[in-house]
Amino acid sequence: MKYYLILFTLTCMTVGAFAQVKPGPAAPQKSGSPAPQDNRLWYRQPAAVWTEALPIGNGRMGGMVYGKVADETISLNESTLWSGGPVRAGINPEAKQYLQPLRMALFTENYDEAERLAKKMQGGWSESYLPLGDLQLHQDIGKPGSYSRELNIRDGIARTGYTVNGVKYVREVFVSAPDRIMVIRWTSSGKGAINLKLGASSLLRNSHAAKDSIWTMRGKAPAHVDPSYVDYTKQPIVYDDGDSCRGMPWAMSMRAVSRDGGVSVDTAGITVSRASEVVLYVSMQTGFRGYDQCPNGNVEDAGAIESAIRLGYDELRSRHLTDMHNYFDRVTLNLGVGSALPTDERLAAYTKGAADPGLEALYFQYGRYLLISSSRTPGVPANLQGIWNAELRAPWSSNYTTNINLQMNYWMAEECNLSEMVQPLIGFIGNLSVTGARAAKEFYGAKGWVVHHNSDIWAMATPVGDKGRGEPKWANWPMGGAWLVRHLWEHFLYTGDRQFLKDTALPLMKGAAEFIEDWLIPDARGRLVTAPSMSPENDFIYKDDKSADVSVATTMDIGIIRDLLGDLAAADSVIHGGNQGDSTVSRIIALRPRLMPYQVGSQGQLQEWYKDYASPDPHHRHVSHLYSLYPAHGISVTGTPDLAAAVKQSLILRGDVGTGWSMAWKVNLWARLMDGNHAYRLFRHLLRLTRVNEIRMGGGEGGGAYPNLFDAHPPFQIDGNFGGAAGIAEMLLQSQDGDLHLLPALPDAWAGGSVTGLVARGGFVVDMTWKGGRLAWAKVLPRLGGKLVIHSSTPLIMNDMRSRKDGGGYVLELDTKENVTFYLAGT
Ligand code: FUC
Repeated sequence: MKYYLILFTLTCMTVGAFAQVKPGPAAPQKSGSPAPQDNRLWYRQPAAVWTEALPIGNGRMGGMVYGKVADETISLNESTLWSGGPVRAGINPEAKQYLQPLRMALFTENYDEAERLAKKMQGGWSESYLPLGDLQLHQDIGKPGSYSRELNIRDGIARTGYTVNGVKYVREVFVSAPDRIMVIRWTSSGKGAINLKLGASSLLRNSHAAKDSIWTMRGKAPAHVDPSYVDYTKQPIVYDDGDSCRGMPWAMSMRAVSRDGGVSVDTAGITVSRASEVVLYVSMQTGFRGYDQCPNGNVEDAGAIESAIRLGYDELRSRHLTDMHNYFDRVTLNLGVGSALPTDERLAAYTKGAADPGLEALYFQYGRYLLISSSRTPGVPANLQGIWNAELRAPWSSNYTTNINLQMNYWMAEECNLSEMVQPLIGFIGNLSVTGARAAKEFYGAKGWVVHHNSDIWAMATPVGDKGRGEPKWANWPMGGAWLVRHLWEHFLYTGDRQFLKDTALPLMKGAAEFIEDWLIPDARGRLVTAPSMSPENDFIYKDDKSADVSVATTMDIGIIRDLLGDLAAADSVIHGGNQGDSTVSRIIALRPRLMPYQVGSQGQLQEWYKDYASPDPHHRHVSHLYSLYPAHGISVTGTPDLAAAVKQSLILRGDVGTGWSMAWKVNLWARLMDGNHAYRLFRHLLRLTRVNEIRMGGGEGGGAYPNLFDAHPPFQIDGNFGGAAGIAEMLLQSQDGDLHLLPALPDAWAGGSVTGLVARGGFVVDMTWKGGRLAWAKVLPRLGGKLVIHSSTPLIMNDMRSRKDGGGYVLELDTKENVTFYLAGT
């Protein structure tokens, strides 16, 4: 046995070494050459439109790099640049008087009246995430003879290379988190060959100034920007509404340094002449000082530029690489050899049906890259577009939508070993608990805290709709807080951080549950229900051709509440040594058995509404009623097989069409149903090349990926990128019931491969290699230790232990020790 183990360990090491191919800064490969297992998006031509440009970011500052030759554009973003100011009280003081009449209307099934009353309970619109501007980098240069551009997502560096008249030029761009600076460097093989005119513009009102070699563009953001779907106001963009705390100041500053060229600065911009190498340092800052503070902070960050210049390009770059690699390298994924074509061409081939496991792995890692690059600002999570937005009135204000989109942004974070990137969300949930307590009181006379379907950097928690102009199916939906807190519990499950659970998670979960306690009412049969209740954005037919959207106890509401109360009970018991310690918590969790049960409808589906209603849109993009299978875990194939079968039937009835995020959700749902092939089919839909960037709500037109691999709702929404990456992880590893499920939903297309660094609940870090669809070996590092049950469809051996047969698979039970790695072999 000992001999076997040594041999086995050596084999693992060898396989592991192959699995961790770490690409160097290789030049783009020619088509036909061996396929690279690397982390690069690359192209043979500059971006013509924004969805072809390449995103870079340090979690706060972002850039979209077009890679043009003579007239380069880099779109700039700063995660805190939003319209508006801290939320106001007294948004709709009359709202709560309509709650009882609304409930009466619902219980008597007077849905027209219910709709009318629900509209009286709405608030204003959220604020908008704004684009800072465009860097315009003009180079005096002829037509290039050769050209390529790339984004290395491991390094977080965008590179454009071109040759003109035999002189080679390379431009590198990155945004450093440790040194909070964007850096652009031009180099040329010809001495003194670089001549530049550097400036910037903005869609926001702005002015330019030059001082001490630094060129600055500054402005003040609007006091309010209406969402793009508001078409009835004369002035959708209001710069000044008389409130000095609405409309934040912002600035970007830049300075060019060249060791041999001439650099001069005036208000028009920076001129560089006859340089062989130039480095441009760009800083951006806004007056944002916190969700509840007047945004009048200092906006000039000359210190960042000065210290960056002192460090110099090489040092900045190496500090940036260390920072990026620290996060990125925690996970590797190898699904097989990929195409060597440029990214847009391989995406086009993939869309036509070509196999390209390398592209699939790249898409997965791209999701991780995008989160590292967009989620590092305290209290400011990644928004609908991460941090990348070029429009003043972006689709849906590029805000936070909490009936799926914000949560989906964080589905993969913990499992994909990026727990730190959840911190902005955790901070944001804390902010929402403050504004949400005011909203609960004002709108419903309820305790605890509530979040409706939209929010913004100011942690807006009230319903949207502009008092009657929104449809209640989205505007009035009040379950955002109760859903969001599951991320806090999950953070604890992955990290085991009890202090966090005690100080942060439990109080926030309890506050969300206190609202729920007040929100629940008994129906005629004494079951606890919610009213008003919406199944986000879907309608139901209640009579002949009559449909409505507000009802009683939708399945999603009940699923969210069931999940919350279960997690709350578990959290309280962790803190109180296995007992329920908090009397409020005990009182609230006692409501759980009285909740309306799940129902299976006439078609065998998990019923979406209180009654077995049909939807006028049977393929609706939201699959809210399936919440309990994913992202929650109340329904499972092994725990509640009948309900899981009903979920499956619902998914079949809904079909595979949808928007980008809708497909990503379904990838995860099929993975939880342990149907890897169906999950994979949907994943392929998510990765279909599209160039449509105007709003389409689903049907046959939804979903896809742009040439830069951004997810298409359409338009661009980043949730599908994150949800798609989560889906891949979910096919490879699951742990929602506390056990470790190795390769639970491996599709046939990924018969062989390896992954390292995925994290399971309980803090187990898992590396796996599989061959012929069967687990070959796994290495598990228990960060926390403890008992562990491992499931696999392949029989497992560990030292002298063998797994036992269990249903269709195999199970091994172990006592693990903190930080003591163990290996498993599949047989
Ligand atoms: C929800 C979805 C839409 C879109 C928007 C941002 O309202 O129903 O499809 O994703 O959020």
